[in-house]
Amino acid sequence: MMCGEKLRSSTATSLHVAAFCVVVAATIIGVQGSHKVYPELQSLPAEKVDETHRTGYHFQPPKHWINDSHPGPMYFNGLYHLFYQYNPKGSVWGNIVWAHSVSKDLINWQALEPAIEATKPFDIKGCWSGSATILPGNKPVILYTGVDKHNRQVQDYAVPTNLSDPYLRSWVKPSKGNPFIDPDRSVNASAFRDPTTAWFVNGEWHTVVGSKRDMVGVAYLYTSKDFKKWVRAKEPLHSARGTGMWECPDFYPVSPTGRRGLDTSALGKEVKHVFKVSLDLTRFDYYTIGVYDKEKEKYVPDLGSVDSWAGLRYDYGNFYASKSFFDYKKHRRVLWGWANESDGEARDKDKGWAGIQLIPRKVWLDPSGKQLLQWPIKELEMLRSPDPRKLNSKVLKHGRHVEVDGITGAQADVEVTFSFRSLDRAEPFDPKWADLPAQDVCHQKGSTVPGGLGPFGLLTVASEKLEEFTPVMFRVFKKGGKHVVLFCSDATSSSLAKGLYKPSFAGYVDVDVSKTKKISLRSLIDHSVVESFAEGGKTVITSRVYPTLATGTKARLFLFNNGTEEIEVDKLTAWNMGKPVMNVPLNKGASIN
Ligand code: DQQ
Repeated sequence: MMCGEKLRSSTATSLHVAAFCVVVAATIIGVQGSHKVYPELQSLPAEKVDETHRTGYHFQPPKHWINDSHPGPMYFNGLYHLFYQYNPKGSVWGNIVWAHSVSKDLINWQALEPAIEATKPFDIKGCWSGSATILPGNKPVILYTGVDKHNRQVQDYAVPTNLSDPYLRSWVKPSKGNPFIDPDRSVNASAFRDPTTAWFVNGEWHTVVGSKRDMVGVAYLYTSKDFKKWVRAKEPLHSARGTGMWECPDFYPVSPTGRRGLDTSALGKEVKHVFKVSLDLTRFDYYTIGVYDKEKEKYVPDLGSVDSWAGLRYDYGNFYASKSFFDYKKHRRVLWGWANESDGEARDKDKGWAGIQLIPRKVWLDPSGKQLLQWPIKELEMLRSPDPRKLNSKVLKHGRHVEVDGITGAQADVEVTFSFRSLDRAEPFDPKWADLPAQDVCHQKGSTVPGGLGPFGLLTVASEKLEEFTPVMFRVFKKGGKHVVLFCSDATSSSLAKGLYKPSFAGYVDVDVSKTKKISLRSLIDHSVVESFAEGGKTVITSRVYPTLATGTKARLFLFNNGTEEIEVDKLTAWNMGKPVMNVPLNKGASIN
């Protein structure tokens, strides 16, 4: 595989190639950043924008490249602010600024001027990811990584120029106090970035910066009494061997019960903590659940909560550099993730755009305490059409597919519950699969290899005669007296176009189907993205797809069952989805709608 290709699987070979590509990119730009660099493409402004695969209700600027949700969202004085990495000059990574949009509801967005651009010696070679923190007195501050004139990654801050501007249009990066963290000699200055939202404990502010020492992933901890002078703690907050670089760390408390979110500084006897890293080598976001020991200044994952590679992912598909924030308005924790393109840089240049932000998700702790649950924010429902298509008690016999007519298969929100009478026909789980990533099992079996209990589910973004389709589906296996539920979003047949990355993404769902004999699914379908939530958000998978036939009004939606056990569609509701206001400029003097 060449560096220009996207990472195709999580096999060891691909990971080595990915590591090699990072090094090559580093040599070209002189710093160790994780984005591939295409010097000949990065300053080519889009002449036109190809709308075919643009999303209808996901966050996108009108053109050009975006990456990372990690610059992150913030709720301030009645408005949501979204900052993200953006190339104003082209459709590949480069010339990065912090773009800035505002919203009243996290769905309709208006664009402002960039909040941060490379202008100072301490960020002249790049304004990379970071986070916002609201200080006492209701004062927002941004912590971000600047690439300085010596190509070192340093940590900088920016504050609003005018706190009484309701939109916080303009930000200043004071020369006094910047950079606020300089990497000392013991830190790898080309792998030292993405400060977290700061939290306050033991009379001090705390922030974490992602890094690595050889292959050890490291979350360096810094503390400050006054938010000006920062000191590195003796020990990192957390580290783990064999993971490589930790980008975009996120660290936050979760309530042991219920769905309410907690402020980033919240502590309490029963409060658990989540620690997330974006793993540069695999390009997936992994998290653990554990305990924050504030006396020892250490985070310790719970027994069984495994760091990185073999651990839990927010999303088993295309989802990276995510960031959560505490929404003071609705007392919830909201997670944003970025999905890049899978169609190649040449296509991105032709399309005139690349990258989307996924639909914000509410996150909370599963009652088992072992994983998080995620669900699209309630506000998304304002885009649902008033007259959804409904199906009840529809039987799917072996080998059948049934069209869900009356809805636009390119831009929909679908909720469905499947049930079955018995688990007797579940296929045995091959012991050889125990060490394979779920996506390899999904790839072997696909949607057309007949099974016992499954595969069944939806065929999304499908063409009329099924030349193109993306199945989102379940297969149930028997394993040592128990059952294992495999959840797949398989892009293998998503497009007739050649040269695309069409992965079979998959994860297992921690659910005891022998009790319920039911399983639920929600899919957000939006032209070139399918975001799917199994069993109330236990396992989530995002796929990017580029159909050639199943585009616009020609895209269809089907139900299918290729297992011998009959499946009943207990209840299906499918809504056409409307278009929100998407990044229309908010002119000076105007008010947000
Ligand atoms: N993207 C940023 C870095 C971050 C990476 C640069 C993650 O700060 O580590 O655009 O995608």
